Amino acid sequence: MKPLIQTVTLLTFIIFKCHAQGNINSKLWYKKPAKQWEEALPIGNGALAAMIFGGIETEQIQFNEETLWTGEPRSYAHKGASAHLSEIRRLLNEGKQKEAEALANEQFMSQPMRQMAYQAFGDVYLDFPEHGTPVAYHRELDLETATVKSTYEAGGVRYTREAFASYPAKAIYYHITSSQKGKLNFAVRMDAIHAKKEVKINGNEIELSVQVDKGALNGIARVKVITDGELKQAEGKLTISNATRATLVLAAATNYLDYKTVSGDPATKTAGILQKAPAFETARPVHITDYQKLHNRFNLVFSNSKHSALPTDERLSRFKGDPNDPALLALYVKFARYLLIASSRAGSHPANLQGKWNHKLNPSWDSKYTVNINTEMNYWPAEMTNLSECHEPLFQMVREVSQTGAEVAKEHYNAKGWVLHHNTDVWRGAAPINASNHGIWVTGGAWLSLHLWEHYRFTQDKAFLQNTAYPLMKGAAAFFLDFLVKDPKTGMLISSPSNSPENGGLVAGPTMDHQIIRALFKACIETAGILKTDAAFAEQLAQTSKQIAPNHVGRYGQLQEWMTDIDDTTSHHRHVSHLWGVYPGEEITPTATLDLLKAAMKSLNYRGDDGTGWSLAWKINYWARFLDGEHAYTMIRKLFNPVYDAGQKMSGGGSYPNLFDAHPPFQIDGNFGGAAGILETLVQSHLEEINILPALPKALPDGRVSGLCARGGFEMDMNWAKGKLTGLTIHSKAGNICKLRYGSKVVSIPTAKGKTYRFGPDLTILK
Ligand code: FUC
Repeated sequence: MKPLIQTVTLLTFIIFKCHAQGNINSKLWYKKPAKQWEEALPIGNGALAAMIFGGIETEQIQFNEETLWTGEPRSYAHKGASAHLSEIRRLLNEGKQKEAEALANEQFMSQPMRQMAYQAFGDVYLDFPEHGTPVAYHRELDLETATVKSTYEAGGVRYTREAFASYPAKAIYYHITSSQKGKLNFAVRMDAIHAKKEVKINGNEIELSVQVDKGALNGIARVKVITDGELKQAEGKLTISNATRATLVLAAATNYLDYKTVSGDPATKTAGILQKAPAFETARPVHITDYQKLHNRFNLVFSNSKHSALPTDERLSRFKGDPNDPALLALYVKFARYLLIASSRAGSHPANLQGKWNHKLNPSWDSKYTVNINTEMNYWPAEMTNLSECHEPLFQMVREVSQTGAEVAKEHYNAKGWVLHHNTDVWRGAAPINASNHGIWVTGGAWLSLHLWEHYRFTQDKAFLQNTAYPLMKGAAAFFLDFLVKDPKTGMLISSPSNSPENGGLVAGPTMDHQIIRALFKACIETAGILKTDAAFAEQLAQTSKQIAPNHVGRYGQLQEWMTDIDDTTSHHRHVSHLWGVYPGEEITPTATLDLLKAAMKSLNYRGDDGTGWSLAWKINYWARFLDGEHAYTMIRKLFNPVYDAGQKMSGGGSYPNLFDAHPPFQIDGNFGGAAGILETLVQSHLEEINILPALPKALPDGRVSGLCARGGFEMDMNWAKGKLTGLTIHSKAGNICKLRYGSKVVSIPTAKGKTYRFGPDLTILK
């Protein structure tokens, strides 16, 4: 070997061995503890979530339990609101927007006007007073095992701390070891930022109880300490001395049972969890097996660069000047899958605006469920990245809001079916909140219902379509049959009153609503056909759909956001709702409706490339659907690069050091939407065909993906090199015809259920 090559090889070895410690493409890692919350590393099992700081003298485990919210069970419907509906519509028709908004604010809004807030639960602190300034500090989140680890040496002793949130054990584990016998000395305490709180110590257990300030919910969290050292109680804490190992097991619960019931017993529940909790040595492999059942189904590899071996925060800062770190994008996608598994498991609530990670009592937008984009975006990667089960909590929420939303449909619109406006909370509020100019937006339930349809399209699970999806979709559609109203100017059916999310105030007939309603009707019609049911209802939907106001191209060549051509081409508003029909909708396409697609591109160019986190993420998906990989990559770069104001405070979208997406502050939707957007450049399957590498950015010339799902019940493995497909395998889960497109080449093959097919780079089928 030549000396230079030898040195480089040795250096690479040292870098990878000493710093990365394992597979660098599946780790977020750092050389220092987290100073701020947005540097800490998240763990979660769906219901419980925690941020691990990795502090040396003081470790902080800030934790949440998903049902701790302010408020109490109640109906938010405004009784008798429907008496004012026709007057609001009349005012809008006469161009009296302010009067319509004022009347609606008075007579038409949720009672109370605001929904409730998700709450931080508490903190576990570990004090290691002797550990001072250690050497060889390393902190990581390993996406292959869903564990957070920190290691360092102090006083010649190596300390290792490992944390994970176990779904099977319903508990968080935190395990500490010292490399030398009996060298582990530390104290454990609990605290919370709630005004009403109490800490008790009993044997080897600390109990924290909290009561939310405004509302019916209280919670109990317990930490049990198991150690080979000496355990003592001392003023509000447990001290552990002369130990070699110690395990903390954390359980938390509240008295919330469901959106109508708060008679749960968190004391008994948490005691039961801790009593059953297996020892760390047993719990760890069970946790990893459980996690890997979901994690291992999918992998994504983009090429490494010289930055790939750096700590994640350094990699992120370098990406700004030199965005040549394709592997960082793959890590981002895998991190999004990790976050979904950690915040949305069967039986849990869906991921809210912060997933489940919140350290405040007054988080931004209450960390609720905003459904005019944010909640849906959380689930964009679910089906595609083979995490169908993690979609289930969203379906359960749809079931519940269909119940509360039926009352709102009746009281506010005198309509059948159900409706959800732009937000919901743990109490499943469905009425319009905050202010009429953006709160009255009627297509939240319709959009969410389409997630059930998408689940069917990916899985081809007919029992799910029949028993779960269709009844909810049908109820959402039935609402619009009553609600849609004739526009006196055009004679078309329009959605009124509503708004184009958060832009332009209360109006008659925002474009987005019409796109969503048409998509919902189309899904219901197709479903009725598949299930051989409801022919008359399907016919009624088909007739009604034809009368809904179509998309319009306006005077600037833009896609009109409203019925009237009043778009402001200088507006850089973060919402670009009227392009819903491009993504996630599919009525505006490069093939069938090129004129509308061009108009949509114009609209997006007018809006510009900047935005908050989720807005950037949506734009990645839009550019991918426009088949413009380079513009998609421009947006991807922005998703990674934090924007700071003069005071060095984050002021625009971008990623925090722990790869959490910034609105700012942290909002999780951009993590999920960004991951979906990166994948949308690799495969698209919404137009009855699988389009291979439809918008591959030049910056991602080489890669491979496995376990990527496509509509029609297909699962794919794919490789590409120098920007060209090199191999493709398709597994057929349902035996449908598989139509593939790669550039101008199109092939269609019948498949058999359960069979796998291999294709060459030109789509010829290989034996
Ligand atoms: C919508 C957006 C905001 C924010 C909030 C949670 O209201 O317009 O930007 O994301 O949801």
